[in-house]
Amino acid sequence: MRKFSICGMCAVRCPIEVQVEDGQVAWLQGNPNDPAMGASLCPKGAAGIAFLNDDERPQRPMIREGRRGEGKWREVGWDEALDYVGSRLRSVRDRLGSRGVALSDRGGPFNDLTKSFMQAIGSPNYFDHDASCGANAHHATRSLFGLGRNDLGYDYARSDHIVLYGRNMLESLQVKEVKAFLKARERGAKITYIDPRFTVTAAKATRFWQIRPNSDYALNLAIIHELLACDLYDKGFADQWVLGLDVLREATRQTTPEWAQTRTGIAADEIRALVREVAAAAPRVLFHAGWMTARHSQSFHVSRTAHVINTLLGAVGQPGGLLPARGVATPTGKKLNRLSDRIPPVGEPRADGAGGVNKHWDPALGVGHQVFRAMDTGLPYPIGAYIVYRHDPLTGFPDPVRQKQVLDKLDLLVAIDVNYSETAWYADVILPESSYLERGNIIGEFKGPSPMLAIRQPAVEPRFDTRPGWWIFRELEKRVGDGRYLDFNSLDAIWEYQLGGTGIDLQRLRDRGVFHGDDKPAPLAFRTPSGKIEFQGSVLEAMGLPSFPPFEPKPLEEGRFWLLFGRVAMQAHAQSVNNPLLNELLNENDVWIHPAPASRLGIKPGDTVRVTSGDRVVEGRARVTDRIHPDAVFMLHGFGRTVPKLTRACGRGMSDQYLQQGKLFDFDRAGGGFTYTETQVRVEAVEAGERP
Ligand SMILES: Nc1nc2c(c(=O)[nH]1)N[C@H]1C(S)=C(S)[C@@H](COP(=O)(O)OP(=O)(O)OC[C@H]3O[C@@H](n4cnc5c(=O)[nH]c(N)nc54)[C@H](O)[C@@H]3O)O[C@H]1N2
Ligand SMILES: Nc1nc2c(c(=O)[nH]1)N[C@H]1C(S)=C(S)[C@@H](COP(=O)(O)OP(=O)(O)OC[C@H]3O[C@@H](n4cnc5c(=O)[nH]c(N)nc54)[C@H](O)[C@@H]3O)O[C@H]1N2
Ligand code: SF4
Ligand SMILES: [Mo]
Repeated sequence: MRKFSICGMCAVRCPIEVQVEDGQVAWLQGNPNDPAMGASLCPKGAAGIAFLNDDERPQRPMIREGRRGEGKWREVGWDEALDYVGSRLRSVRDRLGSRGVALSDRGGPFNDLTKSFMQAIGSPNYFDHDASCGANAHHATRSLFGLGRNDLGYDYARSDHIVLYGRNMLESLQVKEVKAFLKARERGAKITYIDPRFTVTAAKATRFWQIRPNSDYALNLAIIHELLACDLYDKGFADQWVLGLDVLREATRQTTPEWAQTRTGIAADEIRALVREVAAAAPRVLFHAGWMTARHSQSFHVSRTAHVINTLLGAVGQPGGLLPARGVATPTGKKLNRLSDRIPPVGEPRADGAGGVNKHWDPALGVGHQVFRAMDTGLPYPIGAYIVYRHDPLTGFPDPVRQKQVLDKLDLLVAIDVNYSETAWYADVILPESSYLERGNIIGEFKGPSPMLAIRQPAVEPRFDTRPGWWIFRELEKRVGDGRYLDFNSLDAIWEYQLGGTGIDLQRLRDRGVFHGDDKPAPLAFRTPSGKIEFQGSVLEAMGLPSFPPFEPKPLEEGRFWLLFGRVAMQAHAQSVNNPLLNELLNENDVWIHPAPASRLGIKPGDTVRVTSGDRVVEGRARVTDRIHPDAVFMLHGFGRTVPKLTRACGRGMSDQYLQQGKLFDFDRAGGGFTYTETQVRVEAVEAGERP
């Protein structure tokens, strides 16, 4: 039997086909009903059966018995677990009001459910993980266009030149994007890849620049200088759409390619050559504004100037450039009904000030560290309970040691997860969700230049005493809210409600897994206060934030390295390192270090090295390679797990977030993203015999 569903092995959520035989999942592949997907899957997606069959995941609700993180649990039934959470949430609400409850999740196409739950219990404090991921790119896009980062799609397939700043497309991947990107490459599109590290994407590029870490903003200011100084920009487009070209001109008057060369390490001539190439290819050009852009305190401006360059090249709204995204056009024109449409809005201000005192931040996503700030300081008001759903801050946010000090102030920490995440292990209650192959979700809308609806439907029965998220939140709302708003008696009833009046037939959606509306391009429209592309950002400037601040070089202390990190095709963050198949492929990370500093430090390939940041120390194997910039060391993210139940992953490899000491409350003021890559570390060889 074939079932169409949505992969859950990472947050990309690709449409899949599940083949079921005798009640068991026999095969997984991409859903061919989605032409951009075809039957392809990535290695993590293919390891879904191993995840389903793994016993090392929470099997029934658990209530903490010992101290937080001690690992002493009592397994309980669902009624007891939900009653317990319900009564603790009510007591927090009685003491602090509804706003004293916060929830974070991974965001994305299913967050109507979590947002609705928070709305139903009267708290404004829903936030997603974005401060740790795309917040800077998102807010930069908003500041220029008034649109979110996903409201503009990259038209790789028709582009003639794609410029990527550490957007490691082929390893930090999404299946459909990889396919579109490879098509562009086969067609002969040029690819400029800029990264302090040589990656798989670098290997496929036509140009690779090993840039000095944290200096891309200087590079962009020089590219802009050159475009303006040599009149290589699209004047007609700028006249029609841009507000504040003079502000940009002023800010980049001195930022010549020679100026940038000393800051970035990239030769002035090479910068000029790139500028000429992209100007010739315009408007079929893409400067990628990044995805995981929570890196340093000016990352927002790297993303922002990437889009400024797209604008100067007239690539906004053009084939081969950036295309406006839209929602699915349904047969009747009526949008998908949201669960939150049934619930009165919450009037309270958010604890992170997003959309309020911090009006440059998007309240739809929130800025997670500011909710941690509220938990820690009680300002602007206290938070007493925190629910994490499909989110693991102890691996995803920096500095887990500091985080635990904050979490210790909570009355209640609840984790709803399919794995033993680090945060679940530290929680008071674990509510285990059924895996993505054992449950359905609400229908998701995937906006884009070619939008679609997709449905996740259960393929097999749950192996353990786990429940789907929609059921868990319904049951919690019954205990904390008045139980009215999420009171659907089945997932089918939710699906029927969502599709009501759209003219889309549920059975047909279930039979195909996806629904694509027509492919009419959306008109170009900007939602800034002026309706223009605001080089002079009115919201930014109202917040006292400059539209184009001077580049601030980051000083690297003598004998230190920038600690960089990234992903690999066969792992998703920290969540799949214990997967039986993926763990077999890779179960440890190593420390990439350039041969010059390695020889200075007496480090040979394969040696054990000690990496230190403040009082944090980890040890691992050295990989001596000129694929990493001499000022930096690199390690894959996601390793160094500490949960003893994860027998394959626990204690293996190093945790980069552990080394990011002091970074929990250090962030890009404009974009809200963390400053992960401003972490500096020392590296030394561990003498033979010195290891315990
Ligand atoms: N130091 C450092 N920090 C980083 C990064 C880095 O590279 N280095 N990367 C950053 C980036 S880009 C991101 S996006 C974040 C990612 O970090 P998070 O935002 O925490 O996201 P994930 O690791 O994808 O997953 C979080 C949790 O969701 C659980 N989960 C998976 N599927 C399901 C499900 O179906 N139901 C439920 N209930 N739970 C599920 C997983 O088991 C995991 O515990 O980390 C960021 N933080
Ligand atoms: N296989 C796999 N795919 C994934 C994920 C996963 O966990 N596994 N996660 C998904 C998620 S949530 C995200 S956000 C995306 C992230 O996608 P990307 O943003 O592409 O992700 P990263 O791997 O974090 O970073 C890529 C590169 O940035 C480089 N870098 C570090 N500092 C700098 C700098 O100062 N300048 C430049 N130019 N480059 C720098 C690093 O060396 C690294 O090679 O990947 C998504 N796809
Ligand atoms: S990118 Fe891979 S793991 Fe992520 S949803 Fe798609 S197939 Fe699954
Ligand atoms: Mo991310």
